[in-house]
Amino acid sequence: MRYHIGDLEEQRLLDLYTGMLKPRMIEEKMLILLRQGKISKWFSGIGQEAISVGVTQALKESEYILPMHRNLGVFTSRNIPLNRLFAQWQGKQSGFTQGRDRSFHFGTQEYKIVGMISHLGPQLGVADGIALADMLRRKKRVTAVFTGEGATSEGDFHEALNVASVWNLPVLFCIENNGYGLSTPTNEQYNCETLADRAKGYGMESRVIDGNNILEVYSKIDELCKAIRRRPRPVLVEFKTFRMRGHEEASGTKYVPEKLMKEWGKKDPIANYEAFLLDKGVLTFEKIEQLKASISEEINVNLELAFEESPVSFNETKELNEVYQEFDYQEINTNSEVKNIRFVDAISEGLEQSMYRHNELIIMGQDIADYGGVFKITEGFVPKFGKSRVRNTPICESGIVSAAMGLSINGMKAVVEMQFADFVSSGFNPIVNYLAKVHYRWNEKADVVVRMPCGGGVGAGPFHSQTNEAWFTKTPGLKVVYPSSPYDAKGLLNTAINDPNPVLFFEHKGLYRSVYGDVPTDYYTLPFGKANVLREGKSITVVTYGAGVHWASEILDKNPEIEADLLDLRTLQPLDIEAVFASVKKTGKLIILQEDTLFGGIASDISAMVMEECFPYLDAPVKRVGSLETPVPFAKALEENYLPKKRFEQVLLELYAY
Ligand SMILES: Cc1ncc(C[n+]2csc(CCOP(=O)(O)OP(=O)(O)O)c2C)c(N)n1
Repeated sequence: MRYHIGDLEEQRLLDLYTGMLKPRMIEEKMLILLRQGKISKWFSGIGQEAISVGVTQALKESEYILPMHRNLGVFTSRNIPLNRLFAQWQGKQSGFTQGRDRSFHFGTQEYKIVGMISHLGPQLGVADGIALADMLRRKKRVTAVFTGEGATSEGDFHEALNVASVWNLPVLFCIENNGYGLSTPTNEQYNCETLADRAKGYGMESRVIDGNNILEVYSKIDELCKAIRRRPRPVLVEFKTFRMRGHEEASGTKYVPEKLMKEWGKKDPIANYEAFLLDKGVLTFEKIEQLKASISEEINVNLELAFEESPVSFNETKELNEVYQEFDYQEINTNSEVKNIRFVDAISEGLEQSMYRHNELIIMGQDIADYGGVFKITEGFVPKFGKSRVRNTPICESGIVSAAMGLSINGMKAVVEMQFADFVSSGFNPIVNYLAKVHYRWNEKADVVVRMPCGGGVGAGPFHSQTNEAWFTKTPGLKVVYPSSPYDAKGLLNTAINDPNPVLFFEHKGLYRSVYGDVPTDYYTLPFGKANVLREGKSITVVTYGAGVHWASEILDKNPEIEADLLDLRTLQPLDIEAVFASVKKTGKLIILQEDTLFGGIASDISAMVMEECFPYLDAPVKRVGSLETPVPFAKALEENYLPKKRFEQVLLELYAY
């Protein structure tokens, strides 16, 4: 291995050596503990230390770094206290996730580290968002993100690179090409000569670096970082290296040819560098022994601390309370004049006033800038807020939701407009796995609102008509809002944007231009978790939300003999179940109407809860009405009968007569 010292100072040469020695020694200790059954799983980075250590030392402490499962050297180079790291691996309270997530799956704002989620790819988009926030604030910073060569096959990799290039974001994308993705060799993973070549397709610079040569890694990355800080832009770096142990310890390396192991064994980044430093007189055998003794002492002392700590204890209230970030809701009322406006205008107004209120609120979505979005919600926003805050995006929902997560991590707020709620399926993974779980896992907020133009009755067929709120009400960590009136839409959207938790905000397209209402012209907020009692009656409770509110009102108008309580839920998570209970206790009969197909929807859960809590008060079985169990059909005659409006009237009359 050839080393070029260049103008590196002796202290740096030593720091790089010690930097690599520490994760190697920790790993060697962990492998012993693993064999003794004292820790559970281990993903080894032995032989790859030069990459983690070289990159982290080239970054400034204020710059975010997003490591993977083999990047122990990132954590140690940022000087994370080892007792906390060990406690994390043992699932203990003083770890970074209080026993809620394992291994390297955590982040810490204190050390500007944002750990991976198991799904690998999403963090590449998160890096985009972090870098975007730095760029918008004109901070000359680099964000470095890691991926293995295996995960470069995920769509998230391509989306993140493309977005970074189109937006010219200062992201250093680091591919650690270690030959295998679990057992899959590179020739079964991709079919190009080097992965760095992919950069060309995205209009981006790239480099190939010998990942086992610490001086090459450090010098080239240092140079690149300085260049990116001067002139922000993304760069793709492929580090050539090798995975010297199994994917994780239990899985072994039988499928790896012995010859490759031998070849790469000779390229060990630490042994070679150590020999070089000894040769140059920068290191001596005594110095090495001293360093090893001191690291060994540090490891042992901190391991003892972690082992001494008792296992985490379960506290149900604490677990439940820490899924969401606490939100201090501020009621803002207004005495301003009211105007009779459409549903669509109310949303636009709320969004615009929130943009004035929060200087660091960024809106992202397809065609939302000059074009104003397909529903024209953001029409006229660009002259007021500029294209840096009203951002057109490429068609890549997953990448953009991840970028929104990154903006939030770096202290900004984001609203993402799904062009149609149906397309959220392409951004599903980061919503349910990243945004929803991040607070519970490592106490980080996901200050993101995803706007969801949804719903049927508009003759738009199976891919532009769904109301898919049940995909999200199922997932702890998300809030789900579903207004039915212009007044609610504006007030609840403002609250959604103030709330630091991830909010799915459903906007029924059928209501956009058909429903009018009186709406204060000034900014105001409405609380989550408070159902609206729209009419009161003693004989039956009707619970619904969204377009269902209008259908139910129309049918109750048509049947004035039915004296009904009509409850508009307004938010589904949090759900005002108490309001439902109170009404059912009064009326003794409940019918729940939802536009979504019936099975597994919110109506089923409300029905179950009412059965459990109000059984003695019920005079009839609880009734649920929803759409047919089919995709949403296109032709009018089919869609009319798919939707539940007609069936609702029939079931309502039957229940009334029961
Ligand atoms: C979406 C997803 N698919 C599959 C897996 C299982 N898995 C975890 S790591 C891994 C291999 C990753 O290979 P690579 O990206 O090259 O990283 P390396 O482990 O080699 O460092 C696989 C298949 C996963 N965690 N997430």
